[in-house]
Amino acid sequence: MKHFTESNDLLENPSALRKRLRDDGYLFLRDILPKDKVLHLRRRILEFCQEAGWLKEGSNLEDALTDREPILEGAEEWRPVYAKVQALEEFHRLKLHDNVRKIMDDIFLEPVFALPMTIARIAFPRDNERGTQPHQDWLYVGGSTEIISCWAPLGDIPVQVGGLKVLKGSHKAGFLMPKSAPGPGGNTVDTDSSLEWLQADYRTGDLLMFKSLTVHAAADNHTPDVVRLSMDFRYAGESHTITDSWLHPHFSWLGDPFSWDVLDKDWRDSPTARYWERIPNLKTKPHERFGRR
Ligand SMILES: O=C(O)CCC(=O)C(=O)O
Repeated sequence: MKHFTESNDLLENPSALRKRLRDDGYLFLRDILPKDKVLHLRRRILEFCQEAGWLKEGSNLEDALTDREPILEGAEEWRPVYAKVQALEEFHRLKLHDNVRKIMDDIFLEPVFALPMTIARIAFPRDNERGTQPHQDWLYVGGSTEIISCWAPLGDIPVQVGGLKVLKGSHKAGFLMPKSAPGPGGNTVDTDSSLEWLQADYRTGDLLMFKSLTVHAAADNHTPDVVRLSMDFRYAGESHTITDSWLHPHFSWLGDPFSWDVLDKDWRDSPTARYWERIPNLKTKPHERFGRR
């Protein structure tokens, strides 16, 4: 597997950064998110996993070791744990960090905002065939095709634990027809075998950004027992249209507890809560979608 090109050297050269995104369909950056905050969030999520009995008894929390059968996103047992993650103010705040906003300003050349729906992934080992299959985010996100997706490891994710891989240049093929498949999202696309899959030895603080039409997938977790934690979120320029489903929390289609009224009740006064309601003239439209994120 080939590695991403790191683009930190272009951070002070926005036009070169935009060109690389346009050419390759992704940007990979080290040291963008504050490591202490990422690690604190990781610990909180692992505590929820431990309380649910998902981690190996007697193991070190930080090692994220499991001996459980894989628990799938959306499963009954997964829901209360995920609701606790979604109720964390710090989880929703991380994506709003100035370092991310600055890069997005440089990409969009106008004021930007993070789409409210923010996703955490708790990926079990020994479950590769039910991991996220190759897809384009536009299928799920809709709205402007210029929306940028971001994926961040919550902790170090060495190559053998997987992480997100990207098919370099795949955004140039336009929208690809999805086919149903196992794993989060429930869809996949046929991929161009002449293009290269790229991946990283992810470190805490890294940020991967990619275009809405860039094909990406979860890379296999080759360990027998390490749970992989990550988060993903999206940004748009304020003149871009987003679909109204992205104003709601992830899994809001299940109803409570996945509603803002339940999730942000303890931090309603924080600037993190409902920040999108303070954006003048936010453009939204309904989502005629093929599948759910
Ligand atoms: O982490 C994953 O398994 C999937 C993430 C993803 O597809 C995304 O960030 O768009």
